[in-house]
Amino acid sequence: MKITDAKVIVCSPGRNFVTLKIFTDEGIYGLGDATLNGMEKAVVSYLENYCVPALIGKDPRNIEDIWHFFYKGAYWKRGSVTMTAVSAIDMALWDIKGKALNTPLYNLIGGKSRNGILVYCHANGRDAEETIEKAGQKIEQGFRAIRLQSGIPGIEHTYGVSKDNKPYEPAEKGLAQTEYWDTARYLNFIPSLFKKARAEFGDDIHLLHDVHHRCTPVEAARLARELEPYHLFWLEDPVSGELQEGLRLIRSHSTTPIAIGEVFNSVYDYTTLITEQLIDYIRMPLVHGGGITHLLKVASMASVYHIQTGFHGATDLSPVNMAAAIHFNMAINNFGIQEYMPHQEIVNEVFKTNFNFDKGFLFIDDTPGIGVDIDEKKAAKYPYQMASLPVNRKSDGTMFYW
Ligand code: KDG
Ligand code: MG
Repeated sequence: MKITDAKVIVCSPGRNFVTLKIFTDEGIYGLGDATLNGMEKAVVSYLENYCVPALIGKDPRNIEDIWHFFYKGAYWKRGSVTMTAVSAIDMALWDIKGKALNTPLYNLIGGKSRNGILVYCHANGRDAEETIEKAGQKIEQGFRAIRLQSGIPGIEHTYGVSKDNKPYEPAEKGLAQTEYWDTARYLNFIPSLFKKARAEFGDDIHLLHDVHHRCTPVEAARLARELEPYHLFWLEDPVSGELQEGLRLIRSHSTTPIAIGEVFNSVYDYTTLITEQLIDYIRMPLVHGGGITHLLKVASMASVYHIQTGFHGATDLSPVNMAAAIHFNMAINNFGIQEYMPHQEIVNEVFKTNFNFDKGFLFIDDTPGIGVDIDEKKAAKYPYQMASLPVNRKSDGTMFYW
């Protein structure tokens, strides 16, 4: 079997998606998600100018070798842009293999380890009361795990809270907007939100929270400790994870479980965190972390240290990534939870999907490969629209992490 061509499809049904389609001489094609929110065209350029020409003529069945061609073979390696491209190639190759062997992806990587995939959804509101009301609605819809993000008195924009009561989408058209932040107000407020939520929902609902990289290690340690009585499923990205050693401080002060790494792109972002057991959940998704081939290795290494997966699953990851993640989560032993932010209806005009939600879990059918298809004519109706994630400053104007 030979790769004859590949193309990059960019579309914007409500938000931007980049999809790689690899063609073979046997008439089988594979799809991979290459979406990197706010940096879409950088990945498109790397794929079109450097990766696609190098793919043509290769045997798509040799996934491990092709992965290393684009990773070890590249002198300038790692980084979100190039690893997103590698991920898309890898996903498309696994899709081709599944179609060629007429079997769903989960069968190629170990078979089924469970019946369904536990997911968590988002609830957010302008204040604690509205957030709790929204979470109550999610429980009625069947969700059993909910991430709570709330507006905070004295902070104009809080991460995770929509400005217009619509589902939260952080990227806005055009260049980056500036938001302002105050860690002291945030730290004083969050424990009271979870106290109210536990009083309202009892102990059987899983509650999660995303700090979104905004604490120093010692601030995060205080927050994790003060949240202990409310038994969070996890506290996410408590610090900006590039300082792996910073997680030691949090761990030494608290037993609140920690999830980290939605912006990571390699096992080398995790080695200290895994081997010193400083975290509990791997957030790095297939689409940015080197695809199925690399995440299988990361998940295996994590499993040795009793660390589970909890992949990023925001709406800026396409349905191709979501389906691939469900297969992956079905197969591995150390699956923990999957983030699930349903896409807007309009996205389903372009992507035909093979998964469904029922009573807190996602289920995937046994269509060969990943099982998602793209309607290119419909995709062409929604051209790319430049959009950017916000930037964040402290209330005195100092540049900060968003
Ligand atoms: O593009 C950025 C989003 O994917 C990110 O802000 C979402 O933090 C996020 C999450 O946990 O879903
Ligand atoms: Mg997050």
